[in-house]
Amino acid sequence: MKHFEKANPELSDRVPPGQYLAKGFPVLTYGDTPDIQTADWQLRIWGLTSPRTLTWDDMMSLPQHDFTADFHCVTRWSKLDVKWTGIKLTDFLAQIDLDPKTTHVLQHCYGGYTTNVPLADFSRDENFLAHTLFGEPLPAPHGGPMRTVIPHLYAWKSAKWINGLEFLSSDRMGFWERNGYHHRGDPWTEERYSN
Ligand SMILES: Nc1nc2c(c(=O)[nH]1)N[C@H]1C(S)=C(S)[C@@H](COP(=O)(O)O)O[C@H]1N2
Ligand SMILES: [Mo]
Repeated sequence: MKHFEKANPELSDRVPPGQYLAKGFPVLTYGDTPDIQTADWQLRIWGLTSPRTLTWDDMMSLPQHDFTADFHCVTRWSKLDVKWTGIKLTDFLAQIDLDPKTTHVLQHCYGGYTTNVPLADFSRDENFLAHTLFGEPLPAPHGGPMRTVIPHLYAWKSAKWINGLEFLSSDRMGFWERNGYHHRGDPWTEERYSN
């Protein structure tokens, strides 16, 4: 019989199945890292909402919060207790008019990356548009100046260099979803790949 003990049972409760704790905070990007200044940054919203373009100042005028979240990449690394600052997605959604027929959100990014999320997952209380990481302006490799953070799903759903939200009445796959990854991506049930 093997005596195999998890180093810290409390911590292991926070690490989803098949995940390992990363040293540092790895960067995982498909393609080039866009170079976007806050003065040029814009967030366009369209689909089942009145089309609007929001600027950096628009976002800074919304309530700002610090939050701590765990981060789980489908390539099997997790990082616990990442400290972010940003705007709650619920606060953001509360000040746009959304057609009640909306069921899904397709996030668009500078550089062309996209990822889809059901509205029920997108509008959770713990989700953020983040612009600060561990007290510093969010570095470009981690998605600065602005990214989403959706902690309860695999991190490919947390869109770096976000520049658009498209509100939809049915699901439409994003970049990794079209390439075989799961439509939803719950790390606790290992929704890694679609089949
Ligand atoms: N625009 C964009 N967003 C992205 C990605 C990407 O390649 N482009 N990679 C995703 C993946 S797979 C992960 S694990 C996280 C990685 O975030 P990090 O580089 O800050 O660790 O960003 C996600 N968001
Ligand atoms: Mo990832």
